[in-house]
Amino acid sequence: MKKTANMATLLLLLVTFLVACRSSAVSEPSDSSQVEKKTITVGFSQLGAESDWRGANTESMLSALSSENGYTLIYKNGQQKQANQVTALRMFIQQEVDYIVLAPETETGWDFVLREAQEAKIPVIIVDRRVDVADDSLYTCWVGSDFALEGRKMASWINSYMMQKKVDGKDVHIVHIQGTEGSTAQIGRTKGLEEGVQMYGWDLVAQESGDFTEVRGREVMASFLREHDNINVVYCENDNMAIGAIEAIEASGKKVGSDIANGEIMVVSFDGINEKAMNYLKEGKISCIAECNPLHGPRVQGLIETLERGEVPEKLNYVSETLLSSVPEIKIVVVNSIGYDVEIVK
Ligand code: GYE
Repeated sequence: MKKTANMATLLLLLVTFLVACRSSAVSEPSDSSQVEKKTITVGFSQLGAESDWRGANTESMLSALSSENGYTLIYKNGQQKQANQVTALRMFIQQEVDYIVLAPETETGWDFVLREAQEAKIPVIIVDRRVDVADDSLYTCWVGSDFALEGRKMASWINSYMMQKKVDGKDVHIVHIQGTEGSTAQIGRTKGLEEGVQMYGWDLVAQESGDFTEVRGREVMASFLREHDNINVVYCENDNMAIGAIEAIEASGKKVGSDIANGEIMVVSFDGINEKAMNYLKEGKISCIAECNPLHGPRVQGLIETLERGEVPEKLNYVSETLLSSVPEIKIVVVNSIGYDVEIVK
């Protein structure tokens, strides 16, 4: 009887000891996780809200640089004005943020304020469009798209299509609705088209900025249609302007589509994020879209994490993108001897 009691006491002691060991073993990580992890303060200056692309970009940034992910984000919408963005940057500097993220409206005019950030030792990450500064050390790194490549791929696609249909270069009458003048997206996409005009002998009928908005796209296209009756291709530098342009074309009694031999007006565009534009692509109202990826939030987060570890990220970080089309004949385009697949959407 006594022996049994002793055994029971021993067992109890053993269990207590084991439980104590276990709980101290498991409590260790939770103790260390209780050590205050500092949140990273980021000032993000977005240029505005002109398009669906921009909306998706803002959303991606806000959800990546969230408090759950360890960030305190100060977000400022520049309302399409560089002066507002400069003011926002100065405010971030005053608030001594850990990082500044800038999505600049246009390329030039950033030297002064970026110098102020550098003097305050605040790293600046540029996102989407680029800055054109005399000294590249004024920003830490950039992430975004190769806009000239997007434009070149599109020009190559138009050329392949015209060759297939045996349309002579001089019979390709293009109007060009440009994005915000001086923005990298406009500069690159315009370059792609203008090189195509040179290479393939296209007739560039007219060129005007539609500021990347649907309203301006409609207005610019309506005025092109009033002034010219031979337009057979519309090169729109984003989907929102393409939607506006299509409205103007249809309101004038003409048809959009790739059958230009039968009087249709072909619309090509950039982005591939807007649902209406994607439906237009499937219906053939837009013939080709050069994809432009707006989901930079996690990419910027990755760059900040790299810097936090004390590592140096790549200076320029390009995102890879594709061409989307519902025209089944063109499966590949070639730019500078490199082939790029076209994704055929149905
Ligand atoms: O294509 C357009 C937006 O800079 C890539 O800006 C961006 C462009 C995008 O307003 O829709």
